[in-house]
Amino acid sequence: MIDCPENRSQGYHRRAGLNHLKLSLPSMMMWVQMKLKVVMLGCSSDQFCKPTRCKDKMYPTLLPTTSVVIVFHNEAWSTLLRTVWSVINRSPRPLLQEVILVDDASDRAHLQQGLEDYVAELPVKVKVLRTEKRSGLIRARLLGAKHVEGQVITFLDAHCECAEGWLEPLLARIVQNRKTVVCPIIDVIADDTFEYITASDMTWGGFNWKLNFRWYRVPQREMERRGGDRTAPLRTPTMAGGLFAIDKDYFYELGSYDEGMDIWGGENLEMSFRVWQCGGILEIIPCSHVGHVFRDKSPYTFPGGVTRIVIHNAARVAEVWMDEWRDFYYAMNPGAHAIEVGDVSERKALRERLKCKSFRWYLENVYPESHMPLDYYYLGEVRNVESQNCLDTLGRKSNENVGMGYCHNLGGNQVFAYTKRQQIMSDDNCLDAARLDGPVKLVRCHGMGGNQAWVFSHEDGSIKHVNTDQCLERPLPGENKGEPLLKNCDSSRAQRWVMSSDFKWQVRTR
Ligand SMILES: [Mn+2]
Repeated sequence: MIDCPENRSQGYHRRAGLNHLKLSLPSMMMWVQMKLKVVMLGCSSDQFCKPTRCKDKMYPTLLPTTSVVIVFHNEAWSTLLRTVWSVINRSPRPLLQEVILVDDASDRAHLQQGLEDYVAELPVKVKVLRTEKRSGLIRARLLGAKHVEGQVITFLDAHCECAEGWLEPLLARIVQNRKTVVCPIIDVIADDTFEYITASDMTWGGFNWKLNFRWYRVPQREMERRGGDRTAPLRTPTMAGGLFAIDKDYFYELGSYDEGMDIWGGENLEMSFRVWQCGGILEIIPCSHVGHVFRDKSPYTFPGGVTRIVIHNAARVAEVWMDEWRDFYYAMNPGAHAIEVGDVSERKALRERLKCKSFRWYLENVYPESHMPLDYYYLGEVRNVESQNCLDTLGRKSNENVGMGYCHNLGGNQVFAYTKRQQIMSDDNCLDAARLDGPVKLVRCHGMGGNQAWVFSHEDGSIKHVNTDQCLERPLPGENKGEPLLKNCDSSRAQRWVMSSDFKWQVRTR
């Protein structure tokens, strides 16, 4: 399942009328064919396609067969069938072994016997499997995978539309190297108008300090590795998780999924780390496009509470795959300590058995652009000598001012990393100052120095902003909204700071 961008406020699941819309087979066919003309291949203009075009690419005639596994829970009829019909209409028939629908305990009437009657008439074999009780995405996918007869498993969300030519580039890549796990570009289907919007081929998957999946811009390094060819497979550090294809045998060799994870969340990072650390490759294939309806809110129910489940899953990822960064995860998420992780011994044994590489190897080789603290001088609180208060994000977001607060020593919003690239960062934001005597903002780290370059002197305790040559100063009580600001450097105690290194395991000397 894919993270929903925060700015999509119109939930289509609230459009009850549409949810229960039940199009007849001929009208559905017409609709899909009508859409077919509109959906682009990703490479429809010359400008987009240089130097090679997706349309000109040739794929081997002998490709493996695939079974498409779609898990759903109370999905709307129209979106579920849109997904199925687009798979049928836009996949070369010999490559499509079957479609496997896994119903994770839906209670909506239209998903019961009526669905089975409907799919029995379809021109491609469609199996309907049902979990007995609510099992969550991971266990439901495992049930679907068990019934796969094709050579490749392709997982899709239940509210997708495959574009023309979506499948061949994915399968072709797996033929070249069976340890490649491939994702299409995930186009955006607007949840209010169902408009189809082609997504950028310039973003890849990453994650932040709280282990949330995030899209970030593809760095120049990866563009150069691909020789500037935007149609070439893009090596991505993580995947969104909803849509991907994997060789069936490799799926099991690699440990399928962590069955100790509940409902939803974190399984995509778990698989991403596992693929890379255990000798596989994770790619986005720019010539393969699948549209996905992004919703502002998950339609799923989370028995036991969404926060508890997401933290439980993320903690399992940290425990098994992240080595020393596990401690860092707990420091950033103080609440995680209180949540039970469960038994991870089997997953640790899997990691041993597959002789997987370290998380440091992953960060250094696969994801050197990550925001995880790797090369830094200090990591922990930043305390002002005079006021004895600490820099604090106060939970603010990008483009807001950084604040200060009583040093609580609980990690979270008071953890900053002072990096070798002269950044002072909190998660994926960096301290950024744009003008003399100005405030200091939290701005998405760009890694290019500029307004985000700071020099901390551990001799005099000053934090000097490189561009303005001014120093970071604490606010006077009751002034400047309690926010630090830039002032001419004067070596006063107001401009002296202590940076700590709470994470000794990581500190590297210069
Ligand atoms: Mn989804």
